[in-house]
Amino acid sequence: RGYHALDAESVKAYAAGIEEIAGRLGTSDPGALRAREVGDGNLNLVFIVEGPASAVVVKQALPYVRLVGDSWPLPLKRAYFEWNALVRQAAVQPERLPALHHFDPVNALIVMEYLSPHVILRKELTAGKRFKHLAEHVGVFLAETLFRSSDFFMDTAKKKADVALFADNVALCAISENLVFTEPYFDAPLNRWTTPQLDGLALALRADRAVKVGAQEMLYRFTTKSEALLHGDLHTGSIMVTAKDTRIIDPEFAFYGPMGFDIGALLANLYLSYFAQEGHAETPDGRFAQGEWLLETAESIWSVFAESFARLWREERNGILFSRRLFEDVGDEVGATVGMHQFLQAVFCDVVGFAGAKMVRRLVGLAHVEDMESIADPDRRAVCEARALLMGRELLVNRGVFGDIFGLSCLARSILRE
Ligand code: SR1
Ligand code: MG
Repeated sequence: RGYHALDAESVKAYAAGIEEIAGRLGTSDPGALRAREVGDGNLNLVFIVEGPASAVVVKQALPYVRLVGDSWPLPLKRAYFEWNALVRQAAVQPERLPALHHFDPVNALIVMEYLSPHVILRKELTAGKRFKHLAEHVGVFLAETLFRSSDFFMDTAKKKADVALFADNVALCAISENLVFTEPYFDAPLNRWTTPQLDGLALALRADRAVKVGAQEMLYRFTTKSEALLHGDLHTGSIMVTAKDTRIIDPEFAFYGPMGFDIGALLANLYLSYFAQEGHAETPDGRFAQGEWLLETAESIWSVFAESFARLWREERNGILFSRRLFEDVGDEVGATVGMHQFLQAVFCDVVGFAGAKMVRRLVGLAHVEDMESIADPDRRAVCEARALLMGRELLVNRGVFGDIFGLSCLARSILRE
């Protein structure tokens, strides 16, 4: 009766055996179901199970890192943290998530809506596609989920209990602590890069005191700033899109951390896609236009986040931080607004540093991105990756000098032109 890893056959019996799921699928006969495993992430199994009435997704944690194998065990409890994060995000932004159907803690498994015709954003960006609602949807999602899980909004006792609950997501936090902030900067056994042309830049990182200190300063923020409940792994593979819709999936790395981490992760992935464009075949609109759209999208995500956050600050600041009474007693809402702008500036500085760390780790660490890996010609790939690595280093080292999001676009353009 304990944990069993499912396969494309046993998942049918599993789904048919749960009354609520069988009802959705339209049958309790496993023989009337079709199932396939479609997971292409680094950690889990993902099945699509189709019945006569509808389909569902079954996501199951494996007791090890799928990317590496059973030599790297990983706690099944991550499914519990993912479920808890999904439930909290769904209370705030249900329209941006798949509908949640069922959680099985023993089998470390979540059953949720099969999103169709949604596709993974990363693949679409690589193919040169654009999504006009993406920045608005994601910017609002970030502001809503981060603000409403912070001390600006949450009841302080509930927040402390929640911080404690997610503090147990130790193994997944350790993955980020090691793979994002630490291993890319020394001779860690799992580090890799795909072309010898990158040897010089990759090895130089290990002797680069400024970048190492920058990465450690960001690690300090990652481990100490329990500002808000983070998604924890918000890259373009954790977003599914159609022309009109956007859904955020996979928050198994969730914990209470710095707000800038989620935003920085997403921007890093847009910049990686930006630098990968020249490595791929031309599109009718041109790869240059796609690159400019990616930079504008990064700019809009930050702007929408900041505007939405400011509105929430003005209208829904009900927590212990910057309490209304503290400022209204002296008629000084302006003072509170100054505090809000200073807070957002500090978040922005974190965004820049985290974006830098997230770019570097995808180029010389263990886990890479398809945007770059799918560039067939190694010489072109090396050029694209080298440019992205330069930007990542610059963001980490000089994160304090960027006054606004447009400075990041300027940096990206200037590196592309060099
Ligand atoms: C060993 S897991 C490698 C990476 O995959 C996940 O998507 C996270 O980004 C993690 O760092
Ligand atoms: Mg994931």
